[in-house]
Amino acid sequence: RDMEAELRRALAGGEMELFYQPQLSMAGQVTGFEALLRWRDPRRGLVAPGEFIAVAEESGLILPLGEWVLRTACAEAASWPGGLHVAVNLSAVQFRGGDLHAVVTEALRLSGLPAGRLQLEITEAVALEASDQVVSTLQRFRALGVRIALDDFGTGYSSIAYLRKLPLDKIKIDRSFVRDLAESESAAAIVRAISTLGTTLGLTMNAEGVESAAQLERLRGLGCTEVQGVLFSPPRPRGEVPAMLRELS
Ligand code: G
Ligand code: G
Ligand code: MN
Ligand code: NA
Repeated sequence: RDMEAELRRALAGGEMELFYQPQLSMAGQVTGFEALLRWRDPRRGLVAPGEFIAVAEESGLILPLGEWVLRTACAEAASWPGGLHVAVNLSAVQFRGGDLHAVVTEALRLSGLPAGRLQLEITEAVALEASDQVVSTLQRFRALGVRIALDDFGTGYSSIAYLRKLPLDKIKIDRSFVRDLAESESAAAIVRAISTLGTTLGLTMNAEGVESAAQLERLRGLGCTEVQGVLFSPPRPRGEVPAMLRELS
């Protein structure tokens, strides 16, 4: 496949980079950043992962690409001030092929980033499996001090059963609920119910896709503990992390 060859070249040629989007406590403190992959293609310009992650997954290229993301995110975060965390998105394919535990521990070792400052965002596709192997891999990460977040919660087939089965530290409520907060009482009720449940289980409750001050106000009353979205900042290049910290403090 053409795209596959291009991606392979892009990874080898240093055209991949990470953007970072801040995550904040309800009190407005930046607690860390989510790493979001971008491909800086000389011809196409900046390409978002929605356009190439599927091809990377089908071709297996997600394994070396995912390893590059983990190493780069840990190395870049190691130079950030304080205890700021970095959250890295994982593909379900990374749990199947290769030795994900070795990849993560090597990224931590090479970077010197304390494990407690790394968060791994898993998708519903990982949760759906919730095989013994997935659960034990997640338990080994948590034993290191790495935190686990369940991304895009509330979409697709995501179920309450995962919350019992998976060792989690954080739930990210899908941005579709946040988007509908203003018009929809049911969206607000669902956010409140999920947040109550998650908080009772001791989990951080992240609301993503926060775009307006009105949405932030609603979320405040619904039990969320962490927010993220363009209201605070869009994902920006790594060199702009200090500027984001200044602007948001
Ligand atoms: O970054 P947006 O800006 O376009 O990201 C689109 C989608 O791509 C999101 O679902 C996000 O989780 C996913 N994504 C972003 N970066 C990575 C990455 O490094 N690895 C994987 N597997 N998915 C990523
Ligand atoms: O699926 P995941 O949560 O990993 O992906 C994050 C995606 O959300 C990225 O594509 C990122 O660019 C996008 N994003 C970040 N902030 C906002 C926002 O405020 N509104 C919307 N609609 N998308 C956002
Ligand atoms: Mn994510
Ligand atoms: Na998400």
